[in-house]
Amino acid sequence: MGDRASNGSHCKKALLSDAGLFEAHFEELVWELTEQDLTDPVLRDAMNRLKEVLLYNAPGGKRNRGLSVIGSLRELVPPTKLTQDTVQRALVVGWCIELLQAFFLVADDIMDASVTRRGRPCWYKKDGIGLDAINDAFLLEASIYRLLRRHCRNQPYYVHLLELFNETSFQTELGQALDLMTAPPGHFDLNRFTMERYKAIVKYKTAFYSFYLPVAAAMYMAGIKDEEEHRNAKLILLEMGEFFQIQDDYLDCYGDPAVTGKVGTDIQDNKCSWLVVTAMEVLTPEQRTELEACYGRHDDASVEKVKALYDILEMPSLYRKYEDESYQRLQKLIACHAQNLPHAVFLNFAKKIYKRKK
Ligand code: GPP
Ligand code: MG
Ligand code: MG
Ligand code: MG
Repeated sequence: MGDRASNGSHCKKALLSDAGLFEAHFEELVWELTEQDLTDPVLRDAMNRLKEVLLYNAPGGKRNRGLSVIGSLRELVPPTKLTQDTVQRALVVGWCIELLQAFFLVADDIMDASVTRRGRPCWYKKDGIGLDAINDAFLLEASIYRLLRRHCRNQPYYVHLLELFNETSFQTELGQALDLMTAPPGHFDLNRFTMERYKAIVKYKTAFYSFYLPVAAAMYMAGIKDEEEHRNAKLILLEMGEFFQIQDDYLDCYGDPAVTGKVGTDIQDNKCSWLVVTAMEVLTPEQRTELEACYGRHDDASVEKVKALYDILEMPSLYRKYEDESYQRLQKLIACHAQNLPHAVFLNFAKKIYKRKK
């Protein structure tokens, strides 16, 4: 922790909730990463760039991932055993997950040709940024390991965290590879869009890093290394992660961009989305021909035709049915597999995502 950490802001922080503490911590981490780290004066411009990248891309999200590290840790460790230092470290690890997310999103928006993110232009869309954003994404990723080293190097769980972040990044990148190769531009064969393929994509591209990672990090911090415990937690969290991406796919078409902060691109991008995969299961042969003629095209008329078809197929009601079933499945998984772990770890997370609009 930098010198600034323990100065005047301390009293104010005592009154803050975890969410408030978490936000308040960000400025300090930016300062550590850009002013305290690598002070070679020849790097000044690069450090200023990193600062700009951090300030634009890390804030503004829902913070579910980052906050659930401290949230889960509070369920796993009795309050009397949770020291101030451990709380601080959980906030840092939470920010590392938000940085991982920022790294993925900067890159994903380039790959998906997206326009807005969190209600603002995507980073690569800003004047003068363009594909230099690729290097900015690398900087965000590297920042994770600078922070982990600085704050957790002497902790018994340090290597577990390093392996966890590495493994999870690899899984997400494999998922992104499947996502991209299942959406080849200009290929309009709908046969690729199977539920089996869909589940593989979302498990890897979203569920590991968004759900298993934050809880597993808290488990390691609490000293829980047992593989069986991790397997059980993963089973529940991957189910939640799959549903979270189904919501993301639904909101891509049916969400309000003023609320989600992003304009959907899945139809234009030829994506293997839950909507198209589910549509495939209920289409008539004529509707299938129409979908094949319009999906993956960039012109507004084609996109509107796909949306009209989704409406005819009553996708919103199929989605709500799926949401209810998924919630029931999750309750059962928690009852069966969370024997040694407090159910609140999972229920708190579930409460934040079911019925979400952004
Ligand atoms: C969400 O897909 C998945 C990610 C953001 C992971 C990206 C992984 C990389 C290795 C870059 P999405 O494209 O549906 O998300 P969004 O709708 O937010 O663009
Ligand atoms: Mg994507
Ligand atoms: Mg995207
Ligand atoms: Mg999406």
